[in-house]
Amino acid sequence: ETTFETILVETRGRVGLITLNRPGQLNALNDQLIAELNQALDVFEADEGIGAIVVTGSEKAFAAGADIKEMQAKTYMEAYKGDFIASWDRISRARKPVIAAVAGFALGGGCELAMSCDLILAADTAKFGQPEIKLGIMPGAGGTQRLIRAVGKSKAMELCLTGRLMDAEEAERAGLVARIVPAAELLDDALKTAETIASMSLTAAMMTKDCVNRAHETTLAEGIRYERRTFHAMFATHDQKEGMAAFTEKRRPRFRNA
Ligand code: CO8
Repeated sequence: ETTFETILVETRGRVGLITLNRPGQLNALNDQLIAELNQALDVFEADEGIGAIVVTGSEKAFAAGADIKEMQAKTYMEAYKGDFIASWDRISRARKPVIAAVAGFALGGGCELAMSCDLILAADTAKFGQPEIKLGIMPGAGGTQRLIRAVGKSKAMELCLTGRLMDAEEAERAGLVARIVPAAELLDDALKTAETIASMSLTAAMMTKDCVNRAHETTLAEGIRYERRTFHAMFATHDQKEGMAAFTEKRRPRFRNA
C-alpha cells in the first residue's frame, strides 16, 4: 500500500476514488500532488477490479489552480528543461472512464484538471475559471484548448481574458458540466454514476470513451471511420455476445470485460 501525502485514495466497489487533499492550500496543484495523482491513476488503471475512477476535492475547492507560491520563482530554463506541466496530461490519457466531481473552486490548473476528465459533475457551489491572466500568465495545461471546445469561442475568450469566474448554472448552460447536483449529494451521485459505468462492460466503456475523445482530435470523416472500425471490433468481444444474449433471454448480463 502506497501512502500519499496530498491525495486520499480509496476503492468503493468497482470505483476508484481519488480525493485531492491539500486543505490548507485549497488543493493547489504542485509537482508532488500531480505525481501522486498519476501514481494512483496507474494503480487503478492496472487493477482489473476497477471500472471507473472519480476525482474530487473538498467542499470548498476542487483545486484553486497550480500552486502559485511554488511557481513564482521558476525561470524559463527550469520550465523548459523540466518540461513543466508535461506530466499533467496523465489523466487525459487514462483509458478507464474518469469523472471529476467538482465542488467550490475549480480555477486555473484546477479547471484544466477537471476538463481533462471525461465528464464533470458540478455541485451547485462550483465555480470555474481560468484566472491566470490576473497573475500575468495564461492557462498552460490545456485551458485555452479544452475550454473553447466545451463552451465555444466567445465565452472561452471572455473567461481567459478577464479571469471572470463562472458558476455551476452558467457552466451547465454552456455545456462544460454534465449535471448540477446539490453540494451535499455530490460525492454520492458521482460514486453512483461511476458505479453505473463500472457495471457495464469495461471493454465497451473504454472503447466508447476512446471514440468520444477522438472527436476532439480529428476531422468528422476520420472520427466516423474510427468509430466504425472500433464498433466492428466489438463483435470480437465476449461482452457483445453476452450483452445481446442477456437482452434476448430477458436477464441481466454478466460482463467479463473481455
Ligand atoms: N496556489 C497556492 N496557494 C493557494 C492557491 C494557489 N493557486 N489558491 C489558494 N491558495 C492558498 C492561499 O494562499 C491561502 O493560503 P494562506 O492561508 O497560507 O494565505 C489558502 O490557500 C486559502 O486561500 P484564500 O485565503 O485566498 O481563500 P479565499 O476563500 O479568500 O479565496 C480564492 C479563494 C478566490 C480561490 C483565492 O484563493 C484565489 O484567488 N486563489 C488563486 C486562484 C488562481 O489564480 N488560480 C490560478 C493559478 S495559476 C494556474 O493554475 C496556472 C495553470 C498553468 C498550468 C498548470 C501549471 C502547473
